[in-house]
Parts: sequence; structure tokens; C-alpha cells
Amino acid sequence: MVKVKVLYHDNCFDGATSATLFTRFYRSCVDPSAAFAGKAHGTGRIYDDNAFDGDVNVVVDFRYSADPRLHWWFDHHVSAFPTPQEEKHFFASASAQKFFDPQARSCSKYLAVTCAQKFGWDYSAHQYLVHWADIIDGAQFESPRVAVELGEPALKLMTWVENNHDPDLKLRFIDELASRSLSDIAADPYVKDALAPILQRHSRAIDVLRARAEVRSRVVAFDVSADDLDGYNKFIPYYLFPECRYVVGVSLSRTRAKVSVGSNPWSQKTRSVNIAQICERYGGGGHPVVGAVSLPTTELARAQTVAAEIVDELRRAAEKEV
Ligand SMILES: [Mn+2]
Repeated sequence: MVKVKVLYHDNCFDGATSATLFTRFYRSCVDPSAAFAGKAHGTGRIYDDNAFDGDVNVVVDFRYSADPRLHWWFDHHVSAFPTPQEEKHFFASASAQKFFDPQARSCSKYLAVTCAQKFGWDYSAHQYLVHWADIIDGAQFESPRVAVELGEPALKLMTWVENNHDPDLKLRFIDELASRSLSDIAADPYVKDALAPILQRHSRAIDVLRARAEVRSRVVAFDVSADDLDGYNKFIPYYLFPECRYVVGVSLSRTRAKVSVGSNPWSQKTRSVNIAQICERYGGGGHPVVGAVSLPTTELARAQTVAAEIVDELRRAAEKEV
């Protein structure tokens, strides 16, 4: 049996749904008997020697590799190419199985539409999944309230994915997304029970961010590195400060010190900066509207300096934006 290894963006709803969609596409259009193995990849980590050890290796919603063992690739991150060499390699070696569109709002929708167009895949059974992945990854919620109060099953699952660190449950979830409804999965004890303390922490996170936030020139800056706050909902600042333009946060988890940078998706003003480019200057990456710089936990002070510099830059930018 052919072993298809799917590497996907870790702790991200779009990463998980992209992995689900790829497996469904592959079974219906390429090989109905394929066996799938999944592997999560976090920001900053580049593939090791064993990354592409399947018979067929696939990367969805994550970085490109020039490794000849990579067979399928779908991504929409502006920082999809770890080095200029990889970027050159991708554009020089046209492949009918590797796809990149930095304009796409979600990898899920990009993958579904591309596979429908190029390979005749009928993804109508997964339309609802694609719809929500696109809303979530494109931050197209109708209001910060929807994004923070988490009433929709898809948003409960988004929160669960962002917080789940159990590798077996990651794979179970990706598998179930293909066959169960979102509300059904959200009501399953493995999600529901795990979510209860997460939602409690979520409500604490709202209080902590309210207390730590410093708002000036329509830029919200906060440092929650001393608050034991690993993985908060990134829309909380916009819920608390609907008038803000940009948000820069410093946080500390067991594995990294992180500077998160975002722009207000509900703001009517024109964004004058590219956040991916700003983060890339400090070794991070992301999209034009949201990005991050991850550093080792021992470099928290460096993360705080980086954050302060980015805050300055964004305040200058925000003052000029109309
Ligand atoms: Mn994505």
C-alpha cells in the first residue's frame, strides 16, 4: 500500500483542514487505497532529513522545499520560501503538483479549488469545511465579537486546534473532519472536555490582555510573557480596542518567545505596511496582514526589543494612515 505522508501547518485550523482535504482529494482522484500519515510542522522549523520519508510526500499550508522527495505542495504564505534558492527552484522547475498563491485567503479553499480545476475533484461534500477554513484563515469574521465569543462550532474547533498538543488527537481530528459534522466533533468529549479549561483560560486571557495593553497612536502593545499565557485568541485585542490599527504582543511558551504582529481586520483604513516583510527582517514571517517572530525561550529580552522596534514602526505608520 502506498504511504502518503502529509506535512501540514501545526496548531492551525487551516493547516488541519488542508490536510483533510488533501487526503480526500488523493483518495478520490489519485489512489483510493492510499494510507496516510500526518506530521505537524511549527513556525520556523525547517524539514529534517526524515521529513520526506513517505512513498508520496505532501506539504500543505507550510513552507516549500527543493527536496526532490517532495511530490505535492500547496501554500499561500507570503513567506513560503525559506531561502531565495528555494524560491528560485520553485519558479524554475514548473510542477503540475506544486501550487503557490500568496493572494489566497486560505490554503484549504486554494487547494480545493485548484484540485477541482486541475484534476476534476468534486469537493461539494466538504464545502462547509472549506467555507469556515476560509473565514478563519482570512480573518473574515463579521465582528470581533464573533471571533472572541466563539459561539460557532467551527470557532470552538479552531480554538481546540490552536491549543491541542496531543499528536494522536491531531490526526484523529484531521481524519474526522472528512466524515463528521463540525458541530458533532465539537460536541465529542475529546474536544468538549479539552475545551472547558481552554475556554476558562480564554476568559482569563481577555482580562490579562485588558490589563497589559498599552494603546497609543492606535497601536496596541502588550507583553504577557510573565502571565503564563500560552496561546491566546489573537482577536481579543480587536474585541477590546475596536479602534486600533495594529497589535504587537510578546508572549512566552515552553518552546519559544514570540512576537505576534497583526493588523485590525475590521478597520476601514488602508494598511500601509506589509507585516510579513517587517517580521522577515527579524527572522520571522507570515502574511501581509499578520505575522510573527519566534525566538528560543532564552531570548525573551531580544523578543521584547524586537517588539518595541516594531511598535515604533507601526505607530509611525498608523499616524499617517487615513
Ligand atoms: Mn493557512
